[in-house]
Amino acid sequence: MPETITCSGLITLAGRPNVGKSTLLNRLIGQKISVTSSRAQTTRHRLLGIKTTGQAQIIYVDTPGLHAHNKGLFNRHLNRVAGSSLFGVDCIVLLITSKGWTEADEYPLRLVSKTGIPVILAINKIDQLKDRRLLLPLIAQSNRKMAFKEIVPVSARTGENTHDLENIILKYLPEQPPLYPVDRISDRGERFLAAELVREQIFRGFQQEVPYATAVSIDRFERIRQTLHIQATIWVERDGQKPILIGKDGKRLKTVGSRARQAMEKLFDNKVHLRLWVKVREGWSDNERALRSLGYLDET
Ligand SMILES: Nc1nc2c(ncn2[C@@H]2O[C@H](COP(=O)(O)OP(=O)(O)O)[C@@H](O)[C@H]2O)c(=O)[nH]1
Ligand SMILES: [Mg+2]
Repeated sequence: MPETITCSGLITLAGRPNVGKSTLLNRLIGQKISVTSSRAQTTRHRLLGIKTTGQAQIIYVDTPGLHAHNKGLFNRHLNRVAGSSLFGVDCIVLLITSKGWTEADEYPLRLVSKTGIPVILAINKIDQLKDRRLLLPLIAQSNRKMAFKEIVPVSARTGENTHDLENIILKYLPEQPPLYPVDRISDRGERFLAAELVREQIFRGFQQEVPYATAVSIDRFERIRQTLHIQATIWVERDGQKPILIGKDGKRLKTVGSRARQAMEKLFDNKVHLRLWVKVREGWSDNERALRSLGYLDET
């Protein structure tokens, strides 16, 4: 008999770009649902990751990183999405890294401290710390920054201490029935997740402006017998970006496709047949209508 769920609530993962919010989300959920890369602003959407465990359902909100100096329509949109995820939640987990507080951490700190919502500080990437004793002064310094409910050193990459973090988070969930069905792991559908896995490979595989100039749409998502047939279009801003993405003899696009396919097979637990197209859509990132039609502007 499944246990009855008595607690459920929303927990936002906040912090500057690149601190490891999406990696931590995936770790806490135990599934790769949010895309990650070493580049800032890989995460473009608000995404819920849902973890139902024992008597509780924790709904994590992953957000684009909070940036003090966001320019351009698209970047302002990212800040709006991230900022709006700080209200109405039951608890906020603010991330910094074990390297210590940086200038870029101050803006998210200021935002979360103004909400009046309980804030837990997670010091991430402790696997990169050569001397664990360095954590003590960092914790002391953090305590002077704000009245954090708790401070937890973690490694999203290795999973160290993330279970402890989950146990602390459980204390902040209000008593209420689950907000989502117990078998859901995300608020997003399979099509969205598939598009994100393609985008992730573009962020990981290409330099400079190309990842920021791309969007992915799913044209076909169909299960036929044992195989998922997925067809996706990668939209780029300019003609010149198309050959870069495709590469010599289509090699680079093939690599993107095969890595994305492997990730999809893991996530959907299914054999996947993936076809990718590259098309040009000029100036999409500064065109509000294009953003809206690709689903970027209806999230706040
Ligand atoms: N060594 C190490 N790297 C991490 C850890 N967590 C995240 N990263 C890396 O940091 C980069 C940014 O992670 P991501 O989750 O995309 O950050 P986000 O922008 O805050 O969502 C990626 O290259 C991750 O692999 C960690 O605990 N340890
Ligand atoms: Mg992210």
